[in-house]
Amino acid sequence: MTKPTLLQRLPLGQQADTLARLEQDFDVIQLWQADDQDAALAACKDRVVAVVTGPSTPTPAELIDKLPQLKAICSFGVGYDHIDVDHAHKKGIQVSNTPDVLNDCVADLTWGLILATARHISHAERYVRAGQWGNGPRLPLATKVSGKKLGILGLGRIGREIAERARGFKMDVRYHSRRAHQDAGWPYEPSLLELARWADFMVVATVGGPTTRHLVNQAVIEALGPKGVLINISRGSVIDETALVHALENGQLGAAGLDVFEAEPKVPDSLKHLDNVVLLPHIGSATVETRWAMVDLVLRNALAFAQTGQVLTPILN
Ligand code: 8YV
Repeated sequence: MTKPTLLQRLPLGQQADTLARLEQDFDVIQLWQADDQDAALAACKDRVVAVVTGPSTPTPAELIDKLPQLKAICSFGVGYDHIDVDHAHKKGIQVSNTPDVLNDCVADLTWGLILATARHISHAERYVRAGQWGNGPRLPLATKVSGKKLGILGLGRIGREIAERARGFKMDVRYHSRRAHQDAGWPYEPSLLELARWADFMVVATVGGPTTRHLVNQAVIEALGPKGVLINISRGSVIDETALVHALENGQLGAAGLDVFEAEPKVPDSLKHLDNVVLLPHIGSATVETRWAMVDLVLRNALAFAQTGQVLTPILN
C-alpha cells in the first residue's frame, strides 16, 4: 500500500532517527536537502498531505494553496506566527505546535536574562576578559532583583512558569493580558501602561503576530522608565524596536534583556554598542532536553495524524 506523502521542510534532531520514525507511516520528502527546492516542491505538491515545518520556514496562505491535498501542518515550536493558521483552518487543515514541553526552559532563560541584565553579568564578564579588573574604571553598581515588582505581559503557560519562579525572589507580581485569568494567583492589571508604570521589571511573554505587534510602544517603554528593565523572550515584533533603541540610548529606559528581535537574525548595531543591554540569539528553548522533547512532539503529531486522522496538540484558534 502506498503511504501518504509528508513534506519535511527543515532538519529535525538526529536526522536518521527522525526519518526512520516518520517513514513508519509516510513517504517523506526532505525538502531542504533538494538542490532545487522549487522543482522538488513542484514534483510532489499534488500528493503532500502533511507538512513538517517551523519558524525558519514560514507557511503563508500562498504555500498552503499550492498543496491541494494538504490536511495537517505540524510545526516545531510553540509560537505559530509564521503560519497562516486562519487560512489553514478555513481549508479544513489541522495545525499543531509543540506547547508545554519548552515552558521550563524558556522560563529558566527569562530569569537568566533578568539576572544578567539587572546585575550586569554580561558586562562584568566582558570587563574581566578584557583585563580591566584592577586596571580599568570601576564597574557601575547594579540593580537589586529580590523584592522588586515584576510585571508580566501575557500569562500563558510560559508566563505562569516565569511568575512561579518569582516567588523565590520574593517579588510582587502582576500581569496584563487580553483578559483576566480567574485561576491565576496574581493580580490582573487591565492597562499595559499602568503595569509598566508600576513595574521595576517587565517581561514580554505574549504571543507574536499581528494582534500583538508593537504592543510595547514608546509610551509603554517610557512608563517603565529610566530605572526599568524590559525583558523579551517571546517575539521581537511585540516591541517597537526603534522606540526601544531610542529609549535605551537616551536613558528613558534603564536596561533591556532580549532573546528575540524584530528581524532575526539581524540585531540593530546600535544595541550591540550598549552595555545596559543583554543580547541572546533566540535560545529560550535551546537545551538538549527541551529540543529533543520538541522534536519528539512534532513527530508524535505527524504520526498521530497518519494513524488517527487527528494531530495531538492542535492550535484551536
Ligand atoms: C523556536 C520558539 O521554535 O517555540 C517557539 O515558539 O520561539 C522557539 O522555541 C526555536 O527557537 C526554533 O526556532
